[in-house]
Amino acid sequence: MPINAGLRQLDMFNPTLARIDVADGAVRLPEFLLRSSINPILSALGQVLQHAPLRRMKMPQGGRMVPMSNCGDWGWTSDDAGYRYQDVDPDTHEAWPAIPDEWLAEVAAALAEAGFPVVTPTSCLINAYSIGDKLGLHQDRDEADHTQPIVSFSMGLPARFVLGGFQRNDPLQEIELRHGDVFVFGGPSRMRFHGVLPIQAGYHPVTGELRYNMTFRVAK
Ligand code: MD3
Ligand code: FE
Repeated sequence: MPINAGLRQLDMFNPTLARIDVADGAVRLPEFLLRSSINPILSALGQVLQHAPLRRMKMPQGGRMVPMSNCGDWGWTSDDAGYRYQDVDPDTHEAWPAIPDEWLAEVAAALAEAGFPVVTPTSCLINAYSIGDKLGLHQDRDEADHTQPIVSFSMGLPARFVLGGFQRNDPLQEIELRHGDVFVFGGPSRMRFHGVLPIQAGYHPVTGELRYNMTFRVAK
C-alpha cells in the first residue's frame, strides 16, 4: 500500500487545496490566504484603517458593536436610525477607502474556487474582535440582492462561528474560523442565521489578542 493511502489532499504540505462544503452554497476554504504570503493582505489592512479607523458603532436598540470599519463604494453603518449602507464615512464625511487590489484578487480566486460566478464586491466590512467580543445570531439582509454571495476572510485569533438555518431557532452547527481561512456564503446559505461566540483568550503571532474578519459584499 502506498504510504499516502487515504490522503485526500494532493499535497500534505499544502493544506490550502481543501474545499469543504459545510452546507448548500456555504464553502470553506481552509487557510486559503496562506497559499502565498499574507503580508501584503495585512499591510493593506493597516493602510485602510489609517484612512478609516475602527470605531464602535451604536446599535439602533442601544449597545455597541465590535470595532468596525469599511472600504469600497459602500460602507455598512449602524446608528440610532438603523442599519444601512453609506457612500461616505459618517465620522469624516469622506468616501471610504478603495478595496485593496490584493483583497479583490483573493475574493475573485475564492469565488472561482468555490464554484460561483466571479463578481466584484462593492463593499467590505472589517470587524475587529477582542477577547470576549461576540456577534449575536443574525441574518445579513441589508444588501439589495440576496442572491449575491458574501466572501469572508479571517485573520488572527480563531473564532467559533455558528451557522444556523432560516429561522432563529433552527439548530446550529459550530465551525472554527482560523487565521487565513476564507468562507463563501452563497446559494441558499446566503440567508442562514449566523453569529460568532465570544472570542477565547489567546495570542496570535500576527495579530496579538485580536481577530479580524473582512466580509465582501455586493451591497447595491
Ligand atoms: C453566513 N461576520 O459581518 S463572517 C457579518 O466573523 C458577520 O465577523 C462574522 O456575520 C464575523 O455580518 C461572520 C462569515 C459570514 C458572513 C456572512 C454570512 C457568514 C455568513 C452571510 C450569510 C450566511
Ligand atoms: Fe453576518
